[in-house]
Amino acid sequence: MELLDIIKLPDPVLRKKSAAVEQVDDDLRRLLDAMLETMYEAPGIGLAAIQVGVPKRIITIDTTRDEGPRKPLYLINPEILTLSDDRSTYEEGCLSIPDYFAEIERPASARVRYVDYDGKQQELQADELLATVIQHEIDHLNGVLFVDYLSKLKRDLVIRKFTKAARLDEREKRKHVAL
Ligand code: GNR
Ligand code: NI
Repeated sequence: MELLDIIKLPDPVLRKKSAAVEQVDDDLRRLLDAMLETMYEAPGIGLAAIQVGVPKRIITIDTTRDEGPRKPLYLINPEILTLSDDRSTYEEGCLSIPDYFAEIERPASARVRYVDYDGKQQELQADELLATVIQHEIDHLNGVLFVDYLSKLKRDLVIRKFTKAARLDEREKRKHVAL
C-alpha cells in the first residue's frame, strides 16, 4: 500500500481552501485508501487530503485506535448541520504540527452531512472525541489549524519554531547534496 507524505507547518499549502468533490469514482477511492493507510501508519486518528497536498474536501477518521477492530470513516464534502451549545476540551495534536499539543475547547457535539465511500449521502451525530476530530478535519479543509485558536503569542511561537526547524531541515538537505 502506498504511503503519502504529510505536509508540515509552515507550508502555505495547509492554508489553502479545499474544493468540493464532484464525483466519487475509483480514483477518489484510491486516494481515500492511501490516506487511511497513511493515517494509521503515522499514527493519527484523522487526516484531511490537504495534509497530503490534495486540495479536495475529503477526510479519513478512525478514533478507535488499538481497541478492537478498526472502524474507518470516510467523509466526502462534509458539512456541519448543527453544533451543540455545550463545549468540551480535548488535548489536540496535528500530524502537520508534529510533537505539539494544546487543549482546545470546541462544541461538544456536531451533526454532520457527508457523502460516503460509495457516493451515498449520509448524516452522522458525533459526540466526544469524534466531534472534536471532525471539527479539526473540517477546519483543515478551510485552511484552519488548531493553533489558530491559541493566543497570538502562543501561535506565533509555534509557527516560528516550525519555520526554524524547516529552515534547518533545508540546510541539512543541501549539505548532503553538496557532499
Ligand atoms: O491524530 C490526531 N489526533 C487528534 C487528537 C485530538 C484532536 C484532533 C486530532 S486529529 C490528529 C490528526 C490530524 O492532524 N488530523 O488532521
Ligand atoms: Ni490536523
